[in-house]
Amino acid sequence: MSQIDKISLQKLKNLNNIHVINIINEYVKLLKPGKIFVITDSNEDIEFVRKQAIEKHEEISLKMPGHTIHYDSYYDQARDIDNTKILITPDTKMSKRLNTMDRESGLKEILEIMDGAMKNKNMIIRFSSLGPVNSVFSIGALQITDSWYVAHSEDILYRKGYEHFKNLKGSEDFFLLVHSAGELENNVSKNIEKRRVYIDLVGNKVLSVNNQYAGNSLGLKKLALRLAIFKSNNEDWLTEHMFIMGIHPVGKDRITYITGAYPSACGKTSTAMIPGQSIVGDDIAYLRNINGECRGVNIEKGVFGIIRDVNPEDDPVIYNTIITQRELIFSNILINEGKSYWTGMGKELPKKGMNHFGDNWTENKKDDQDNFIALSHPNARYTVNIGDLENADSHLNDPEGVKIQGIFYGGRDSDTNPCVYESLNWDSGVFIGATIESETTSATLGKEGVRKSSPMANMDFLVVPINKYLLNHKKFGEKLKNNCPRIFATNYFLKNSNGEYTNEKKDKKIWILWAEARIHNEVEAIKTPIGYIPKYKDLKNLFKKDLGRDYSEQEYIDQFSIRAEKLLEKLIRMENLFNQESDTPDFFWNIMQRQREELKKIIKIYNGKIISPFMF
Ligand code: SPV
Ligand code: MN
Repeated sequence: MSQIDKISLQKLKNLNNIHVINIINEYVKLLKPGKIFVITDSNEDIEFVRKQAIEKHEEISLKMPGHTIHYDSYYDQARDIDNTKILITPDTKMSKRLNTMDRESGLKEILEIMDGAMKNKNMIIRFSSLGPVNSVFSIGALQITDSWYVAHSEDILYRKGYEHFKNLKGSEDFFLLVHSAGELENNVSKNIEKRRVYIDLVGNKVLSVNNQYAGNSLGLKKLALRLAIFKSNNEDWLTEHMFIMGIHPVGKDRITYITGAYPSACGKTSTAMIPGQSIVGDDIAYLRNINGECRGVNIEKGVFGIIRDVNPEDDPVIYNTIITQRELIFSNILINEGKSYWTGMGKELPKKGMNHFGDNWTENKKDDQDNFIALSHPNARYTVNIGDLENADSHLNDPEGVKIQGIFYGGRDSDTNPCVYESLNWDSGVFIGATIESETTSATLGKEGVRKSSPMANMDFLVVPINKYLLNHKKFGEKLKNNCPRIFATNYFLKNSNGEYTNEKKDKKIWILWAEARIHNEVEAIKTPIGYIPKYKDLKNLFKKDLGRDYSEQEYIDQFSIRAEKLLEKLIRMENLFNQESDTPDFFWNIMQRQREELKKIIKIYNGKIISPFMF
């Protein structure tokens, strides 16, 4: 390795890990970098990364000290689902709904693309810990990249792990993430038609090339998520696409921790940021059974959040954090005279500037496909430390995690599920998670209102057959016995017969406070075929106490009527979908069968397709 200087080489040697050395040798041979930098946990090394990101023009400094901006290629602004594939051997069973490829041909293809990808560039080697350090949760992650932006973002989003690697005592128990942005033109990846993200489960690694958008390039985010899903489902714990938050009911001396899985644009981050509560994490959680308790950690320590519509009214905490001095990376928003602007920030916006399209954006600018270019990309984001948010939870870095007492599943559904309900038991909660659907919105490409299924909001990341994943969930709950978290479903998007939303943004707070009270057995509920729904009087009290408003019976009827016919339609959709799996577990079919019979029964008993909650 002639490209490595003595200091960096010594940093590698100090790890006493032959696997790390072999891996670096292998990828130096393949990628052929000009120079190699090994980054440890020292402040000096991290500062070097920050400076390089600016010097190499991957980030630009803004007027506000600590703020920088990074741009991805105009056509690389979101996760690249089509080119992200699980490499499998001929004997591997995998669900049809997952994007797979033969391992041998996949490796051949991507290694050819990666051959020489770091010519005249730097190879950056970083060590991180997924999860709090010195914890049963921690998993080491070795990132090789040629992007200073990736290395810098990972420093904000993840815990340092050079010491973790030292403590591995030579073991190869870590994830490997190899990334190259490939050839750059105007600082963005040029060959995006050769973008690839290939997940090699056998090799415990992910290879990613010709991209920069964090969901594709940052190995520690959605790439290591796949490796962790594989690992946990072959062990006895859960890797989930979930936030973790603490609920702080006023006047009660307790914090109740919950997790929540919601597909993109279904209210995940805004739930984790509900005023008066605390945030542990907003994206990825590991859950383990520790001494019979469900404990959870955020594997990250930062937020890579959507910036659109972050304004002082709707998101005061995030807004104040991202307009003040601190370390922060914006991506794909507008810059004008060194200041940051984005759509929906609640402020007058400039008519020109630099954005994800280029340095001379104006209001009426169109792209090559004749589409108007938005001021900032709908998926533009900010990267910031959770510790910088005023609602950061004090157990964010606790090696024991927090005790999880509730799990929330949310979707985007205009006409089927009530605003909140509790599952009858753990298994029917797993059923709720497995059958999450979200309707497409105008924010995504394609037709609006099309329902997309995503078991546990984790579908994009599954690398094990769905039946195996569901059985792992079932077993996880069974082993927790009485300490099993209670499972709830929310639907913030239910509409009434006039097509208006039945609940306001702020009402989320009431749904989580009701669930919290259920967890502590303080309120009763009404049993329905799908689960337990709130009683009117309890919601009326909560609305008065926590939002200071009168809650009408009509609102309750709109929000909590059991729309039996729509629920039956959903069961048919799910039946068709899960029939495509070779061996969906029996418990799933049993729950479906029971719900179907009970829904049909109530339609008969109450002589109607929509049954008011007052009827039960
Ligand atoms: C998501 O899309 O679920 C995200 C952002 O959290 S990304 O990093 O793209 O995965
Ligand atoms: Mn996510």
